[in-house]
Amino acid sequence: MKIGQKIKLLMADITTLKVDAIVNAANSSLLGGGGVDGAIHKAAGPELLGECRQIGGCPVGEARITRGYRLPARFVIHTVGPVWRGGSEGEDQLLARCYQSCFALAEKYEIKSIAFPAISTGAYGFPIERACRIAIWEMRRNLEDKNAGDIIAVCFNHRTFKCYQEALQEF
Ligand code: AR6
Repeated sequence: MKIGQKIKLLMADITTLKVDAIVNAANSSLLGGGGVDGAIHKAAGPELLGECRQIGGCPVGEARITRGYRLPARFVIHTVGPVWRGGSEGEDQLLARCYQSCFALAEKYEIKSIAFPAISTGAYGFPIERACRIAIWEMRRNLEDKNAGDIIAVCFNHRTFKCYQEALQEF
C-alpha cells in the first residue's frame, strides 16, 4: 500500500465536503464557538447543538460523534485540541491523541472517508508546522495499522497547505 496516496490535501471549507465524517475542532463544552466549530454548527443547523448538549462535554484529546444533520457529511466527529502553552505541558501528545481518538471512532462507525481541519492551529495557537507534522504522523500511522479509508487534510489557508506538504515530504 502506498500510504501517501490515501492522504489528500485540500484547500476547502470543511462544511462543504461530502465525506462520511468531518472532524470538528471543538472546545470541551461541545456547545459551539468560533472558527471551524462555528462554521460547522452554522451549516449543520440547530439540531447539531441539541445532540451536543446531550453529550455533556468532552475532555481534551478525546472525541465524540454526532450526526451531520444539514451537512453533506454523514457524521461529525468532535474533538478537543490542546491550547498551546509553550509546548512543555503535553500539547504534542494531546494533539496526537485527538487524531487517535477520531480514528478510533471512525473505525467503530465504519467511516471510509474522513476530513480533518488543522486542529488547535487557530484560536488555540498551536504552531502550525509542528501541528501539521503531528497530524501527518498520526494519519500515516492509522493507515499503516488499520488500512483505513481516505483521509483528507483540509487547509483553510495557503500556509497550512504548505506546512502539510512539507510534513508529507518529511515522512
Ligand atoms: N473549514 C476548514 N478549516 C477551517 C474552517 C473551515 N470552515 N474555519 C477555520 N478553519 P480553530 P482551534 C481552520 O480556531 O485552534 C473555536 O472557537 C483554521 O484556519 O477553528 O482548535 C472552538 O469552539 C485553523 O487552521 O480551532 C474552540 O473554542 C483550524 O481550522 C477553539 O476555537 C483550527 O482553527 C478551538 O481552537
